[in-house]
Amino acid sequence: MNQRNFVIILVVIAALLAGWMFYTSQQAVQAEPIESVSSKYWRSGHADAESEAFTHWNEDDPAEVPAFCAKCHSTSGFVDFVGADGSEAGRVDAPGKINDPVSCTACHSDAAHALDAVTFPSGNVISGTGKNSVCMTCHSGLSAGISVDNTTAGQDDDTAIEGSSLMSPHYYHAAAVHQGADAGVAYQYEGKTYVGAFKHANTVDSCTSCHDPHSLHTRDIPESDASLCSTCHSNVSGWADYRSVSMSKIDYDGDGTVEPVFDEIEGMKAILNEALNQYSQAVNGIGFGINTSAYPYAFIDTNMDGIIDESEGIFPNQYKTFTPRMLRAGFNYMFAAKEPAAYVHNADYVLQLLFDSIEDLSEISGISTAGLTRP
Ligand code: HEC
Ligand code: HEC
Ligand code: HEC
Ligand code: HEC
Ligand code: HEC
Ligand SMILES: [Ca+2]
Ligand SMILES: [Ca+2]
Ligand SMILES: [Ca+2]
Repeated sequence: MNQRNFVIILVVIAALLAGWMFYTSQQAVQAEPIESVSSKYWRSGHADAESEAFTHWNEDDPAEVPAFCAKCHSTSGFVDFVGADGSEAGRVDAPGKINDPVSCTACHSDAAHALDAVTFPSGNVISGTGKNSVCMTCHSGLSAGISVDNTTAGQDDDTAIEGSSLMSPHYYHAAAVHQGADAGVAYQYEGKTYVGAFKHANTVDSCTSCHDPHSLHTRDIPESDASLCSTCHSNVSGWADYRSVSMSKIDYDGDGTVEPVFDEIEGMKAILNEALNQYSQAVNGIGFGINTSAYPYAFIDTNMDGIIDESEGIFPNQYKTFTPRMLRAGFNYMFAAKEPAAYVHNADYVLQLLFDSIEDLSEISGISTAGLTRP
């Protein structure tokens, strides 16, 4: 065999080897056994039929999920929304079933697989969303900041609206946070500019690149002990470390220490809560505070100590004299607070919103943005 033929044979062998390696690696990705998919799924929040999200309407008469809520709170409603039941696509035509959590048939139908755009409660549409569309459809929020303007149209900024209550985008609106100004779900102040989708890094730039769609946890790296995050954030070895990631190294909340961005957001939220409290005392003569674990979240701070304790966080003590300025800032507080993963989905967006909310109240609250940093 001459040298030329030897080289050709080597090249052919190398090509076959590469092809075989590619083929087996593809098999490893695609051949995730169905038992493993389902066992991951059955342990996830989506499968939790006992959860408040899927039992909230059980005592209603009739016991069904109203069409307006059914898209996200029942598989039957989602199937109706995508049109996989033969009904019109893009709208829910019938009430949903109770105890009907997010199951395989919600995300797996021809209609669900074909989804490639998401409409947010702001009216903004984002297209090219591919297999993330299902996630983004349910995690987009229920109402947008523009609805605050509709509710307060024609009212004076600093006059209380009797009987008003806190407005909020709803819960786990991860896509609304992740897409930032592109989704436009928060209360965005006039004359300010806001960041769009958080691009993060190539391998972690979409819902399904970070989340396993069945376990909902962050993805495992096949045949590796490394976590998805540790390739870039060396201090992260698992769930407990996510909130300690610090990249921007900026003291956003102006407390004198550069903390992980999770804590900087917590600091900004505390300042906004206090700004609302001071503003309320100045305008309405009563204290204000938010306690996100007690419904309906906004209460009168009777002893004005800046904390809503157990005796204050009760339904009859609900705060009902919001001014338009308070409704805007309150909306943004809830936008940040009811999405606990906002720090990883789009930290800059929520920091901008919290900063602008503090600024909008500052003239009356006396709490200025001096020392704070807007990303
Ligand atoms: C765009 C999707 C969407 C729509 C529409 C929607 N929700 Fe939700 N809702 C969610 C998500 C996501 C959660 C999960 C948050 C959690 O478990 O804390 C949730 C949670 C809830 C919870 C449980 C809160 C808790 O503290 O556990 C209640 C109650 C609720 N929604 C009521 C409603 C009602 C009433 C409607 C209709 C007026 C509605 N939702 C419409 C997405 C939606
Ligand atoms: C919340 C939506 C959702 C639910 C619920 C869901 N899936 Fe999936 N599934 C997806 C998405 C999205 C992908 C595509 C993942 C990818 O390609 O990165 C997928 C992929 C798959 C695959 C291809 C293999 C893989 O892991 O990529 C199989 C098989 C599958 N799903 C089966 C199921 C079964 C069975 C159930 C119910 C036990 C289920 N799925 C529930 C969203 C869902
Ligand atoms: C049909 C609506 C719907 C779809 C589609 C959907 N979700 Fe959810 N998701 C929910 C609801 C409702 C909850 C709250 C479940 C609960 O309280 O048990 C939730 C909870 C979650 C949680 C929190 C889990 C926990 O245990 O706290 C994550 C993470 C999540 N979803 C990610 C995703 C991803 C990623 C996708 C796309 C692959 C997706 N969701 C698609 C409605 C949906
Ligand atoms: C960079 C990776 C990454 C991307 C991209 C990402 N997530 Fe997450 N997500 C996380 C991590 C990490 C957590 C848990 C954070 C914690 O508990 O501190 C989380 C938590 C969540 C939760 C539960 C808590 C909450 O605040 O809502 C939901 C729901 C969710 N993600 C949905 C989504 C959806 C929908 C998308 C796409 C729009 C998305 N995620 C994109 C990493 C990611
Ligand atoms: C491929 C590399 C890469 C991976 C993988 C990655 N990140 Fe990041 N992460 C970055 C880079 C780069 C930034 C800075 C991005 C910017 O500010 O534009 C960042 C920023 C962040 C921030 C914001 C920090 C700050 O101070 O503003 C958080 C939080 C974060 N990542 C968490 C995570 C988590 C949790 C995971 C795993 C689920 C993860 N990242 C996976 C590269 C990565
Ligand atoms: Ca329909
Ligand atoms: Ca700080
Ligand atoms: Ca108090």
